[in-house]
Amino acid sequence: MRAAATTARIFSRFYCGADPRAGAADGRATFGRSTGAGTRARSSRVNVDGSIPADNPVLNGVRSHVFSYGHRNPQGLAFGPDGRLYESEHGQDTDDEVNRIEAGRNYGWPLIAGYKDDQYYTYANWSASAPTPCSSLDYGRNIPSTVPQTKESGREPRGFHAAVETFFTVPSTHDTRALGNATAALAGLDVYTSSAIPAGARRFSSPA
Ligand SMILES: [Ca+2]
Repeated sequence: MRAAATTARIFSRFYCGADPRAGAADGRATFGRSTGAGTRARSSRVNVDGSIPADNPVLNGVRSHVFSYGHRNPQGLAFGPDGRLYESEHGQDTDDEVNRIEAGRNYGWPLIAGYKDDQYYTYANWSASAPTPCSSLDYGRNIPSTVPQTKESGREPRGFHAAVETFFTVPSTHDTRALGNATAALAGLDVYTSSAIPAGARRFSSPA
């Protein structure tokens, strides 16, 4: 597979091999894709010869390599012993996520970070700033009053699928300037099945 050279994080994780999900044929490749922190990323699924699997989801009338969307910064990718595909991703300042990836589902970003709980994160649509245009604004943590903001509870993204787990979720009173980002930035992901660690702590393993 070829990709243009860039300084952004394009392919964060790549899985190539048999797709263990029931009913799927061998020889599928699945990978998480990110075009840089803060952008709208997708997970993709292609056959090893580059063709589009016949059972990939149809989104907006098109069956393509896109398998799921609404990801922020995908990092880890692992199949569990149940044959389900799990993914980890970085939150912006809070709310790292572990998601169970299902065909055609929307994992919320940028409208929702972590759970749909209205804690800390508010979607700010900088491009819709009025009357001051976005091009005249300095992007940063201070959101100008001209930028429309929407709470998570005010949105119902089509096909939304909540995270399996979120990490480093903080209350809205969290002071990022004083305390720093809450996220530890989950990186790779493995599903842990050994009995060496007590049952309650052995579902996932992820470096950060
Ligand atoms: Ca949230």
